[in-house]
Amino acid sequence: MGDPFYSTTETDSEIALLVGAVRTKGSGQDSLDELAQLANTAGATVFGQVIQVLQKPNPATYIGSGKVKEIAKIVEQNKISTILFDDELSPNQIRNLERLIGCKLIDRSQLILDIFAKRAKTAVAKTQVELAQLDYLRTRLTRQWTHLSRQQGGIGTRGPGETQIETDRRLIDQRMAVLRDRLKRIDRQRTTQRQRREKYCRVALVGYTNAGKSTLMNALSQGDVLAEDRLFATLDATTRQWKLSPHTTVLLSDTVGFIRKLPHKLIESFKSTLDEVRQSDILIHVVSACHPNFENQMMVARQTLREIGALEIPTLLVLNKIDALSEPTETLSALKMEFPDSVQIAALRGIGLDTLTSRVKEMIQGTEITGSTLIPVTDGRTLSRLQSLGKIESQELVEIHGNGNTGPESALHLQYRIPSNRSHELDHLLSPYKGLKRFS
Ligand SMILES: Nc1nc2c(ncn2[C@@H]2O[C@H](COP(=O)(O)OP(=O)(O)OP(=O)(O)O)[C@@H](O)[C@H]2O)c(=O)[nH]1
Ligand SMILES: [Mg+2]
Repeated sequence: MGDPFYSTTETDSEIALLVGAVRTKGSGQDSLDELAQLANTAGATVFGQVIQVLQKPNPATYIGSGKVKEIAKIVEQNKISTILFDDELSPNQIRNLERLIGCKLIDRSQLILDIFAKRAKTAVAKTQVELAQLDYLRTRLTRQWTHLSRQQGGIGTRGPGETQIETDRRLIDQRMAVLRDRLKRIDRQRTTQRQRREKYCRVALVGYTNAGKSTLMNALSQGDVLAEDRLFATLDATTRQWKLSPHTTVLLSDTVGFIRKLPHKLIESFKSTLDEVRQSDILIHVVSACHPNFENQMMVARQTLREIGALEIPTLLVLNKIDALSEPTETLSALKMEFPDSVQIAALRGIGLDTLTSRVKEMIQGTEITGSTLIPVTDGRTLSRLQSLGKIESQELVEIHGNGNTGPESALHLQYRIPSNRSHELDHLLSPYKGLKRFS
């Protein structure tokens, strides 16, 4: 893979001022708290925040001219290097504000893109992030970058912006085409991998970032996925086997978390990763129940699921981190009343995992898996046992490689559909024929 357009820069020295605009007085603090967390994740130190109550954004500067002057003064007096703006701004608004305030300005979308760029480790995640960054940059090519943004590096300049400011749209389009091709190839590989895994029921962990998805993945599948108290610790999908009982195994996937105002371009670019969610049979929606704003986070997660076309998939609501609830007894019974179908757990301490496992087992009773296999025509017994397990959807007579020098032999290529909870029996039944190959 060629070098990405972006480089990562340490941003420990950046001092950021947060700016938010809200419609009503007293609202918006949650969003700014989260912006502060995003800033920390990106490596900046938060100096403070400024909120403006605003009915209608100013087309030129989003916030009002008085607020702009107030911010410029704070910036000057306190050596602030970056303004982090809580909403997505137009290229013009960014340019105007940077000129009037005299420092680099990053909006929330760009900050999230920047964090993704910093945390992307796998080839897929890196390709997806670079594509989203270029797409973002493409619409902002007219932007006049200030000398600050070019000299200082740091948040927002980690992107392709730094090296691509003077290049034209055509170059960006060429690079985006290369990245899209690469992702298509990855998609094809993943489809093949999924087909290989198709005799298992697929369960995906979804939810707001930092809800505890990776911690739960590790607890259920003895994995060693990175789990930490940071936003977007996970950027790519990991899949492991999860044994629900000695006879029932499903595939469990952990994937990228959601956040409010997630840049749309990022969702589009993360199609390969989010396919893991879209193509699952069951979703486990993990919620951090001890978060003061968890209901809003639940709503954001559902909206994102709708956006990626996964809202119709049967979903189990899991309220995590119950060990960290304030007033645990009262809160827990209130949660049970409000979300009667949910399961309450503490993934970190292994609390409630048995109940979670049996609920998922119940859910897969109703689901079916499809798959295909080759069996020698001489094995009528396996064919009739497969028929008794589920349904043969199609059969075709083909030739397979025989043993030793005997040449091709006749076999049946069968496509079947069976209840998910009988996958173990299927595994056992078809194990002698795993290595069979079609004769071409
Ligand atoms: N107290 C408590 N903390 C938990 C529990 N589960 C997870 N955490 C903590 O929550 C933080 C985030 O956990 P992760 O598993 O990385 O969360 P995630 O949903 O995978 O986050 P992203 O990958 O960033 O989307 C970590 O510091 C965990 O230790 C729990 O049951 N109780
Ligand atoms: Mg994670």
